Amino acid sequence: VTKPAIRETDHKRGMIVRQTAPLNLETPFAQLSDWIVPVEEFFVRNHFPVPTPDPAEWRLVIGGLVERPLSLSLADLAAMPQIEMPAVVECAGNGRVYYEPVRQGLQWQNGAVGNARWSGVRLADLLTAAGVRPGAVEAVLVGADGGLVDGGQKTASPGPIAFARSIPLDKAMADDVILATHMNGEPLRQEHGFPLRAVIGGWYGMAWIKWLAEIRIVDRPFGGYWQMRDYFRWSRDLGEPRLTPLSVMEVKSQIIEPITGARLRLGEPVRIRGMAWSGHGGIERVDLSFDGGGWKAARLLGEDLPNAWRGFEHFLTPVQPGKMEIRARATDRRDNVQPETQQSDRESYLANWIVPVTVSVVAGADKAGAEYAI
Ligand SMILES: Nc1nc2c(c(=O)[nH]1)N[C@H]1C(S)=C(S)[C@@H](COP(=O)(O)O)O[C@H]1N2
Ligand SMILES: [Mo]
Repeated sequence: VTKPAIRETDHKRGMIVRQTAPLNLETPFAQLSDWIVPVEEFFVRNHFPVPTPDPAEWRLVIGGLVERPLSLSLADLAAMPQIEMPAVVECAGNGRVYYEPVRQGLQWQNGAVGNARWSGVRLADLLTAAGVRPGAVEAVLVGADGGLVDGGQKTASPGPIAFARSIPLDKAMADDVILATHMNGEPLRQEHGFPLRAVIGGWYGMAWIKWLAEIRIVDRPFGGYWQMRDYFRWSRDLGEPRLTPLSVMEVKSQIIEPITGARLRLGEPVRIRGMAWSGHGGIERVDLSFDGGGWKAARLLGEDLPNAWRGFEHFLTPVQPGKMEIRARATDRRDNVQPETQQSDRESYLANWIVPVTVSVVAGADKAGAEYAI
């Protein structure tokens, strides 16, 4: 029996509990009101019990192919130039529940994604200080958490292994990769990686290593468990399917409201709103379609930043009673468009196809408050 290592979850009340040990919590997406998701409502994705390190003892070790291996305390990091970046992080398994037939794994609906302000130091600054040596190709990021995978039966090392992922060196040196100590202006909460986590702008969550303890600069692509055995998809190589580690977030939009099952009133304007994001330089447009009709441009809202999500809205006055299907389709700055249907090369991940919201339009005056009968 695994003892849940985290007790202080009171601030996470109201979350959808997908798993308790390890702790996995989903944001009730339909309740989102702001561009920034409050820490209290931010989803949590863990593979192991949450580590509770002593911040006074904490060290980030940078080694491997570097001129000067480093061992940095939190005070060392705090003394460096600090930057803040709003960025969206989506778990690659978000939307898995929509796969048909059912795919194994946590059955995330729409709430394994969130947008926050992350602050800390640029990874590039640390790597420059350490001096990356020629021949380096990737940075392996290693968390302080770990355990047995596949019951310890299949992995070559017959003991616990750490949660680790790699990013290419050019991404490690990019402006949008930071090692964050703060989230929405407050110190990271334990379950979000306190005292230090990676923020990999534009990438799926599995690369955003929490409780970041070590960075290893390596001369060949990392082939670890979460790189190749999990969080991968299929792509073509020399004409044959090949395992490809997941990386950049695919273009996607999700409607916040109305929700499936909502009752809208005939002749009364209703606000349709949601969020859209893409790891490929942000969102170009979001279009909406009603009952399979033509696409109508939604209005994009708020700040336009490459690594954050973008709000959208559209006002509609239903003119026909009965069921109505609402579809949202995002297009990103590289002209990637959300697909119509699920793809077969993505294992149980990257569920970015259009999921219609089905509402009913009712005539006549309902009792007050009954228009969103859920
Ligand atoms: N050390 C460590 N880092 C981790 C994980 C983990 O289990 N251990 N989960 C990853 C996954 S799959 C996701 S989606 C994000 C989720 O970040 P959050 O829990 O802060 O929302 O953390 C990533 N970083
Ligand atoms: Mo994830």
